[in-house]
Amino acid sequence: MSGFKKRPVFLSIIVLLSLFLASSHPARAQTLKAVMERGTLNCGVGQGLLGFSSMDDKNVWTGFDVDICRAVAAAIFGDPAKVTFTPLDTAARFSALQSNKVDMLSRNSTWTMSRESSLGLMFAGVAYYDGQGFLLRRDAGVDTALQLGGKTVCTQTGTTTELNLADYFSANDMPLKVLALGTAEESLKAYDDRKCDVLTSDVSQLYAERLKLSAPDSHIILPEVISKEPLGPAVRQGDDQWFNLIKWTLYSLINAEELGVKSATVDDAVKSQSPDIRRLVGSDGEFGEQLGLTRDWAARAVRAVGNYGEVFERNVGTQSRLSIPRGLNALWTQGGIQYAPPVR
Ligand SMILES: N[C@@H](CCC(=O)N[C@@H](CS)C(=O)NCC(=O)O)C(=O)O
Repeated sequence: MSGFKKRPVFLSIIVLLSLFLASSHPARAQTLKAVMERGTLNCGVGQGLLGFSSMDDKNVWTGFDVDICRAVAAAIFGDPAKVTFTPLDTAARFSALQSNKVDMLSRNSTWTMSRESSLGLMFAGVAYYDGQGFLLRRDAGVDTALQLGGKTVCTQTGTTTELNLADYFSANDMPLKVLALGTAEESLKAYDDRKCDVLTSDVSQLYAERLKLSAPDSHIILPEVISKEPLGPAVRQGDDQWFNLIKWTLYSLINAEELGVKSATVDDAVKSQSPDIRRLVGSDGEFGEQLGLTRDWAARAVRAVGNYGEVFERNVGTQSRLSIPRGLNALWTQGGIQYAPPVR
């Protein structure tokens, strides 16, 4: 009789335990499976930042951040077009990832500690080393940020930009007037309408936004870079397979540049004698299979978007209207700090 009575209690403990285990790892190894079943990658991007994520005249998403999404789609499906882009503003970007609205975020978002420790996210690497700067009218006669005391500065709510701005002005004992707005478009409009004297943002964004002004040459970017803004793709915590896939797709583009493998030469690279190249493009080893993909995953990504240098130059570098120098984003072998661990 007593054994009969205990059994339901025992069973409900088992049920509760399995529910607890399931709920504490809701996203484990589920994202790749869901993406494959859906047949398209859901990628969160910016809302119209030239060179990084914007729609071209044929309504096709283009840009540096967009190409990271396309590289992942190519690695998974062999087709860079299998991406559904969700433009997200600063306020919506992280909750869209947390609530599974997107599988990954590739949207000028800075890797910071609290975004990992309190938002349940993980940054898969640094796609672009950036820093915060200031843009203002050339005829304002200001040539260093230390002359900005008392100026009204336009920024955006919910960004690292807003926080760094306050830190920088207080550290330098300068009075600050802030006009914080909800979107990049509103900030630029307020600056254009002279509601603020200065626009502050990641320097890459200042290059992009300046091109939207009627006389871009009448605006200068000051030399000071006041913060570290390592920008990169982010995923939800709890799915290590998916985290690895995003991280190694980014690293495959960087390694491809270091090894001289380009979009146009990737088919020759498959026949290369170099062990490093052979592992990268899948001629040796089972690296793709270990990610849950096929062995040519990196070759597919590079064939689709090019290596890291090609992605940079085409979208934001010398071949683009932004013309941003490689700077910190040059490879470590070329005086920069872009460095990918080896495929091994
Ligand atoms: N990197 C900073 C700022 C990123 C950000 O959201 N910047 C604003 C200011 S320009 C923005 O809306 N960017 C345009 C976009 O992504 O469409 C952060 O992660 O907080």
